[in-house]
Formats: sequence, C-alpha cells, structure tokens
Amino acid sequence: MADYDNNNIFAKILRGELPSKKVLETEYAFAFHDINPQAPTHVLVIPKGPYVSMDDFTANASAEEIAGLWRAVGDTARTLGLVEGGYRIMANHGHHAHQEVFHLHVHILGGRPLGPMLEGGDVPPDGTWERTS
Ligand code: DGP
Repeated sequence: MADYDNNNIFAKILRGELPSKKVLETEYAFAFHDINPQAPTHVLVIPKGPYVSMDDFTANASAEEIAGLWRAVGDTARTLGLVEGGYRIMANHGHHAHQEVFHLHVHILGGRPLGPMLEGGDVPPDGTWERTS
C-alpha cells in the first residue's frame, strides 16, 4: 500500500482545513459524522497520527495510540446513545474491502437493525470460497 499522503481528506479535516460534524475529540482520536451515511447514525473515528489503514496502525502505532483510538470508539458509541440498541464497527483495509480514504477510520453504524454482516455474504453451498488473490 502507498505511503501516507498528508493531503488526504481526513488529514485536512484533522487540521481544520475542511469542515466536519464533530462528535468527540481526544488526545489520540477524532470522531465525526460520515458525509454519506449508510445508517441513521454513521460516524467515523480516526487516529490523530498518520496511519494509512488498520494494517499500518497495528504494525506501527504506539500502545497509547492504539488504546486511545479504541477507547474513543467506545466513548463515541456511548455519546451517540447507541449502546442499548446496538451498533456495528468496521474498518476497511485495501482493495477487497473498498477502502476509499487512506487515513485509518473506524466506521460506527447504528440507529436501526443493520441486517446481515456482509452483503452477498452467504456461504456457498459447498461451504468453500474461491479466493481472488
Ligand atoms: P471507506 O470505504 O471505508 O474508505 O469509507 C470512506 C468513508 O468516508 C465513506 O463512508 C464516506 C466518507 N467520506 C468521504 N469523504 C468525506 C468527507 O469529506 N467528509 C466526511 N465527513 N466523510 C467523508
């Protein structure tokens, strides 16, 4: 995967160069509403450090940064009132997952029943998947 680009959209949001609807901010993380919500509540939680994806983050971030991001994910869900009804978290890494913005972001989705975990996620009749890479 390419190196971190300081001019990606979320880097600009972190620097305040682009607007966002902030939910929560800590020393390590920033949470804001997704511009194209896929559920009644759809918020993104991002680390303040320059990490391309979950792979980069888990390989290179400090223990404090990792704890700080995940603490912020839980705090954001509580702040949004999603705990009782339930919510889903998701982070897309790379091509197969359709990652579009190359600054790690954890999606928090909730506010309605979310259905099955993956579209087209039914197990094939023979119980096996064909890998495409
Ligand atoms: P992903 O496919 O996991 O890389 O999701 C990228 C998400 O980022 C997608 O749900 C839409 C959201 N997004 C893209 N551009 C902006 C933006 O400028 N502002 C906000 N708030 N969200 C954005």
